[in-house]
Amino acid sequence: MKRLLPAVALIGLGLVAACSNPVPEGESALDISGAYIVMPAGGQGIASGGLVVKVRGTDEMLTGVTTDAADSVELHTMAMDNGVMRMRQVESFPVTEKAPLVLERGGNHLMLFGFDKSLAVGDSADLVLTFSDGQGKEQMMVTKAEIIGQAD
Ligand SMILES: [Cu+2]
Repeated sequence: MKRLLPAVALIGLGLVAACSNPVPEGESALDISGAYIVMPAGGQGIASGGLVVKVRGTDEMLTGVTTDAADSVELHTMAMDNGVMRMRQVESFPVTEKAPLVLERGGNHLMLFGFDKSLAVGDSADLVLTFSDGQGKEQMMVTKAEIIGQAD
């Protein structure tokens, strides 16, 4: 029985490490999920997209996105202005432990210009996201976005 104890203890530590390994001081761990691009209507070259970014550790900002699937990608807000929904381009979106970044249709979103017309619903495209911690440290993350239909 005594011999088993160290092994059990090690397994216990391993599980804890996998779930919530601490992020070193001054660093961050980013997690990106649920990325999608909405297929443009009627063969137009402008598509919108969404994703969720979570961070553990220091605050981050999403400062840029690129993809092979489009010529350029902008970060857009969507807000009511005198009763009309308006989109506006912004330089960055913040993401903190307390406030994950949610980009989605009808809210803050990605806007892709010059969308690759050879792509179809069901395909996927890589999005390359650039994050800055505001202190000069940048990191890039790649996530796969599913291309979905207008009604999906
Ligand atoms: Cu937009």
